[in-house]
Amino acid sequence: MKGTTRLFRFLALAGMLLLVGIVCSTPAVAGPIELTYANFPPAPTFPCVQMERWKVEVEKRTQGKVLVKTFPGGTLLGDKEMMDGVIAGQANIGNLCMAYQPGRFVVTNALGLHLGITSSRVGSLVLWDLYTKYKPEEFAKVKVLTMFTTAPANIMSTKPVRTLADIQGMDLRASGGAAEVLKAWGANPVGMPMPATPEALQKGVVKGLISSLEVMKDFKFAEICKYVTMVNTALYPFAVVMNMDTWKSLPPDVQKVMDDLAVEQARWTGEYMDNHVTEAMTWAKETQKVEVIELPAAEKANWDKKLEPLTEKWIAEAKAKGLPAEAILADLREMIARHTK
Ligand code: DTR
Repeated sequence: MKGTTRLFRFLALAGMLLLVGIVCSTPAVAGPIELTYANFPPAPTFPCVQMERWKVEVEKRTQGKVLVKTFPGGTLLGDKEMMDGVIAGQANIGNLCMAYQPGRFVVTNALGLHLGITSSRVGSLVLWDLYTKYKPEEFAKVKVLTMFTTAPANIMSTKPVRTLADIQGMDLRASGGAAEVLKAWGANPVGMPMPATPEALQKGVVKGLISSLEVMKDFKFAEICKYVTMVNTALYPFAVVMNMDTWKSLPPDVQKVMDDLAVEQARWTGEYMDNHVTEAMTWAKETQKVEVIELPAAEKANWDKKLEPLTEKWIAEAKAKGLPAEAILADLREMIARHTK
C-alpha cells in the first residue's frame, strides 16, 4: 500500500514537472506593443486628425505589431505639460504646440516670425528640414516622430479691422510668435492656449483672436467673429515626440516604419491643413456671413514694416542662447524658397 502511494506521488510530481517544462519552453505569444498618444485639443481639430492618421498608418505598416491608443482633448496630458509629461513617461507619445512655451523652443519658434510662408505645406516641410539640420538641444531627451505647422495666422474679430488704427488696444487672444506680432501692431495680445479660447470669446474677455483660419469652423468661432482680416503672418510649429526609453525599447523594424513616416506625415498634415482652411472659410462666408477684409497694398506695407524689429529681437534672443541666429535665418529663407517652388 505504502509502495503504491509513493509511486503515485512520484508520478504526479513527474507529471507536474513535465507540464511546467512544456509551459516554460513554449515561446510566449507576444501581444501587440501598446503605445499611448496624448494630444491637447478636441478630437475634430487638425492636431488630432493628424494623430489618427499616424495611428492608422503605423498599425497598418507594422502589420498590427503596434497598437496606438489615442487620447485627444487633454485627457492624458494638457497643452503646457506635454513635453515634460512625455519625458517623464506619463504618455509614450505626445503632440505639442511650441508657441505655448516660447523660450523653450527658440530655434523652431523662428517659424513664428513674419517670413512670408504662404501655406502649411511649405511651413511643415521647412520646419522638418530646420529640425533635422539643427537638431535643437531642447529635443535631446525625446525621439521626434514628426513636426508640422499651422497655416499662416490671420485676425478673426467681432469688430472689423481695416486699418492699424482699428486694432489699437484691441484685446485679441494669441500665443507665441503671433502674440509678438499683435503687440507690434498696437493690439493687446491676451495669451492662452487654443482650448481656453472659446470661453474667453463667449465671455467677451477677448474681442477676437489670431490663428490659422480652420478654427473658424472647428471651434465655431465664425458664429462670434464676423470679420477676418488677411495678414498672413506667423505660423505655429508643432512637434510629435516619443519618450526616449519607449523609443529604445522598440524593435528596429518598428523604428524604421516610424522614421520613414516622419517627413511624409509632415507633408500630409500640411496639405490637410491647407485644404481644411479653404473649406472652413467657404463655410464661414456662406453660412455665417463672415466678411473677409484684404488690406490694400499701401496699408499692408505699413503693417509689414512694424514687424521688422521682431526678427532682430529673435536674432538677439537666439544669440544670447549661443545659437547661430543669422545662419538659421539664412537657411530658413533658402528652405522656404525651395519648398515654395
Ligand atoms: N494657432 C495656434 C495653434 C492652433 C491652430 N489651430 C489649432 C487647433 C487646435 C489647437 C491648436 C491650434 C494657437 O493659436 O494655439
